[in-house]
Amino acid sequence: METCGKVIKCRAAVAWGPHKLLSIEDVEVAPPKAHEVRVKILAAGICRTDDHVIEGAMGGINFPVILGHEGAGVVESVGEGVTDIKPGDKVIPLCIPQCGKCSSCLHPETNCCFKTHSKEPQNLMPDKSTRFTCNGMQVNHFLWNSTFSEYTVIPEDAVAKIDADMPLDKACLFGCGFSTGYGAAVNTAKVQPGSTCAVFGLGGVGLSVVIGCKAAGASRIIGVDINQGKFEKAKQFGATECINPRDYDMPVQEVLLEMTGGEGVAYSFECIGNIDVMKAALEACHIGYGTSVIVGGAPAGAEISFSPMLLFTGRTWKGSIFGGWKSKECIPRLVSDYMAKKFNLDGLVTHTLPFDKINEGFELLRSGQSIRTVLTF
Ligand code: COD
Ligand code: ZN
Ligand code: ZN
Repeated sequence: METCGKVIKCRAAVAWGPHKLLSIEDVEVAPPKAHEVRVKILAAGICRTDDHVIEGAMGGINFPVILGHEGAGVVESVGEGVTDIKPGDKVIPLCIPQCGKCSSCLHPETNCCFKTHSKEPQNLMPDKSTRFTCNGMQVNHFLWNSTFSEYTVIPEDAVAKIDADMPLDKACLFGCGFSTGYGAAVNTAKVQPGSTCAVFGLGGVGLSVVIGCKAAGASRIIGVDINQGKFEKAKQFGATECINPRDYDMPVQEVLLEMTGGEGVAYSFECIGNIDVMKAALEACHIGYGTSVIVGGAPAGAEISFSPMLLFTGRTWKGSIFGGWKSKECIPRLVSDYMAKKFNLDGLVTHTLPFDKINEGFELLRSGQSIRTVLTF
C-alpha cells in the first residue's frame, strides 16, 4: 500500500482528561515497528469500560489517551517479523493478548496472558513508546487497541485474523462485549443443560451471558436489572424471567432463593462491576454446587468482605476475563461459529452512529438507552 512505512494523518477521538467529552482531533499514526500491525478501523463498539476510564474509575490509565477496545478493521501494513497477518486481512483487535509464551498462555486453563493491562499498563507499546501524536504531543494507547481512531497500531499478539466474509459492524462485538459474556457462561461457568442461571446486569455483557446460558442448554435464565427497559431484549435472547431488585422489599438474593424453592441457582453472573451485587450473586447460589462468576470489573481499590461459610459449604466463586478465551486462537473460531449461525448476537447492536458522533454514543450508554452503539468510519 502507498501508505506503508509512512506516517498516516487521520482522525481520532482523544480523551484529554477524566470527566471531559472526547475530542475528534487530527492525529499522526506512526508505521508499525517489528511485530506490530497497523489497522484501518472500520467499526467500533462503545463498552462501559471505555466510559469507566472517562469517569476516572479505571486504574493505570495515563491521559491523553485514545480509548476504544471493541473494534474491527482491515490491516493496512505490518512490521518486520509479522508472519500470520498481511495487509488486506480482516482483523479484530484483542483487549486481552495471547503471547503464546508466558506461563498463563502455556497453561490450558487460563487466558490471563502476562501481557495484559492488569500485569503492566498497556498505555504504551511493548517498546515503551507511543505510535500516536496530536499537535506535537504524545498520545497514549488503551489496552493496546485504541479503536476510536481511523488507524491504530497494535502488537501482533493482540490481533486476530478473521473470516474475510464476516461483516465488520458485527465483528467488532467479538473484541469485548459478546466474547466476554458468552465465554463467561460456556468456558468459565461451563453451564450444564437443564440448569438454572441468574444474570445480574443486562447490558451488552450480561445479555451475552444470557446468549451463552441458552446455547449451553440452561432451562431457566433469570435476568436481574434495575432498568426494566432491558427486560424485553433479555427475553428475546433467552431469559425466561426478569426481575427488578427495586420492586422488592427484601434483598435480591432472597428473592432468587424464594424463586428457586429456597435452593438457589446453579450459576450466577455479576456483569455490573458492583461489589455488593457480587456478594449477592454468590449468596444466591446453590449450597454445595452453585458457581458464581464475577464478570464485571470492580472500581480500582475496591474490596469485599463475605462469610467464608458460603464457600466452606461448597459454592465456587470464580472470575472471568474476556470470557476465558485464549484470544488469538479462539476468537477467529468464535467468529466462524457466528457465520455458521450457531448463535445470533445481532440484536446487541441497538444504535449505529458515524464516528464523529461518538459523544452521543456515550450519552446513549449512560442514559441506559443503548446496549451497543457501533460507530462506523
Ligand atoms: N443491580 C442490577 N442491575 C444493575 C445494577 C444493580 N445494582 N447497577 C447497574 N445495573 C445494570 C444497568 O442498568 C445496566 O443495564 C447493566 O447493569 C450494566 O450494563 P452496561 O451496558 O452499563 O455495561 P456493559 O454490559 O457494557 O459492561 C459491563 C461490565 C461491568 C461487564 C464492564 O464494564 C466491565 O467491567 N468489564 C470488565 C471485565 C472484562 O473482562 N473486561 C474486558 C474489557 S472490557
Ligand atoms: Zn502470554
Ligand atoms: Zn469492554
